[in-house]
Amino acid sequence: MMPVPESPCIDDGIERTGDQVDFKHWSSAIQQRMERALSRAVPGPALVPSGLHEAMRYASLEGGKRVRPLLVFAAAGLCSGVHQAAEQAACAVELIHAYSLVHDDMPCMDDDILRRGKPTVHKAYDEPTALLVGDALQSLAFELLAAPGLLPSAQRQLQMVACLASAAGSQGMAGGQAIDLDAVGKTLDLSQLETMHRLKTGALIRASVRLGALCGAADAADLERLDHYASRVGLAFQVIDDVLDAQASTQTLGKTAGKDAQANKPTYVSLLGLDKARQLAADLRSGALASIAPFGHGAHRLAELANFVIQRAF
Ligand code: GRG
Repeated sequence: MMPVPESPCIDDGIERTGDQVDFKHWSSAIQQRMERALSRAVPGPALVPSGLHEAMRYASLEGGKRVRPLLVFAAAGLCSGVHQAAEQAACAVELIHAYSLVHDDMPCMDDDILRRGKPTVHKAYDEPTALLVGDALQSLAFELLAAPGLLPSAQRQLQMVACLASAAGSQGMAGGQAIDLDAVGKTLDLSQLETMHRLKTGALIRASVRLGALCGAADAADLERLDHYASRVGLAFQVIDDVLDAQASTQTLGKTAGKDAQANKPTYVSLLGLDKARQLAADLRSGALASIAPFGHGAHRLAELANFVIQRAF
C-alpha cells in the first residue's frame, strides 16, 4: 500500500491545503479551478467554427456540481498525484459527462428542455449542433488525456486513456444508456436495474476515481480498494438521483423533475419505495467508507464525497 500523505499535495487553488480546509471550501476551490481549466480547454467562438465552439462552451461551462472532477482530485490527493495530470483528467471526465448530458437530452433520447437550470443545447441552438457538440466534447476529452508528457510514465498515461475509453463506451456509459432506452415501459428487477446503472452512471464515476489514482502512486491493491469505493458511490449517486427525481422540484434540480415516472422508467423508488431507496443509499455509503478505511485519514476527501453524494439536494 502506498504511503499515506500527511496532507493532500494537490494544489487546489487555495493557499491553505488539506486538513485545514473544510469540505465546502475545498470543493468550491476545485470547482473554480475546473471552471478556469475547462474555459482554457474548450475553444471559444473566436475560432472557426464559432457557432459550434460557442455551443460547446454553453454545454460545459458554468454549471454542474463537478462531482466527477472532485473524485479525480480526491483520489489524486490520496495517491500523491501529479497536479497537472489530475486537472487534465478531471477536465476529460467532465467533458465526457457534459457530452452525455447533451446527447441524453436530445429528442431521440430523453427529449428534455432544461438542464442545469437553462435550456438544453438542442433548444438553445439546434439538433445538429447538439449532436456535434457531444461528438466534439468527447474528442476533446481524449485529446486532453493524450497530451504528450502529461505523466512521467507514458504507459501509465495510456492506462488512463484506456480507462476513460472503456468507461464511456458500449461496456460503460453508452452501453448503460442503450439498456436504459430499451427498458422504457418494461419491468426490470433490482439486479437488472443495478446492471444498467453500473454502466450508465457508475462507469464514469469509477473511471474518475481510477484516473485520479493513476495520476499518482497507487498500486494494484490500492486501485482495487478504490474501485470498490467508487462502485458503491456510483450506485448511491444513482439511487439518490432517483429519490430526487421523485421528490425534488424542477427548480431545485435545474432539470425536469419526475421525468422517470412520466416516462414509465423503472427506478429504485418505483422498485423499493422512497424509504428503502434511501436506506439502500445509506448502506452503499457505509460500504464505500469501509472500502477506503485502510487508507486512514489520507482518504478523508473521498469519505466526504461519499457523504456529499447521498446528502445532496440536487
Ligand atoms: C448519451 C451516451 C449517452 C449517455 C447518457 C449519463 C447519461 C447517459 C445520461 C444522463 C441522464 C441522467 C439524468 C442520469 C442520471 C444520473 C446522472 C448522470 C445525473 C446527472 O449528473 P450530475 O447530477 O449532473 O452529476 P451535473 O449537472 O451536476 O453535472
